Amino acid sequence: MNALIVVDVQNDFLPGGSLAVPDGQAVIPIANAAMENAKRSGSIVVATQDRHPRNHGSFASQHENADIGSVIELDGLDQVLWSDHCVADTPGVAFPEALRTDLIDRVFPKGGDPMVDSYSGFFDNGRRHSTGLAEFLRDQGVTSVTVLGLATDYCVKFTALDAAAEGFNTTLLLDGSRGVNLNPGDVDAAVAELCDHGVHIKRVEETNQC
Ligand code: VGL
Ligand code: ZN
Repeated sequence: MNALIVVDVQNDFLPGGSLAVPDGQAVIPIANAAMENAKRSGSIVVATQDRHPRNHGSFASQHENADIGSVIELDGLDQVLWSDHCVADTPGVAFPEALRTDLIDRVFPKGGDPMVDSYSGFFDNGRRHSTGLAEFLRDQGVTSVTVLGLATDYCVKFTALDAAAEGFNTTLLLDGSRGVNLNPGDVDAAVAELCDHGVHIKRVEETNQC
């Protein structure tokens, strides 16, 4: 059984949102087509949703004299500071109107603990809590997953790494994802790291490159 994991395709990560990923809107039609294909072939579709409390420790606004993009220590872990984003019960946390949310079987929220960020859809960054995604997929008999969404160098990367580490045969749909590139080359480095960890890198209509 295959599953498609749609990562963090949310208003705040789209142009006009508070943490816009360049060209992020381009993933919407690709996600929709991938979800339609998945459902047609009997696969499961799950989505992850970044969903933070207003006082989340990853927000630069919660720290004195802290610049967006700088790195601090948050409860023992290195933490990049972001603009406020995906705050629960705000329009920014929602999936965009254009996304075929009717095709999503289950949504896995993450990032609810103000003291630890959660890039992966499986575990928080300290691996203190599981979202239940791995257990859900195993219960459904899933052995392979395809990952796409936002952002390639953060939540998509860590979701794909954890999927592979959890034993799922994992493919990144590269052109179904867009990255932040906080530092130039971050997306390329993420792709190389994913390859190193056995994640297949694929483009729509293409076979595996590694
Ligand atoms: C993300 C930064 C902060 C992501 C989430 O979805 O990639 N990036 N929170
Ligand atoms: Zn976040």
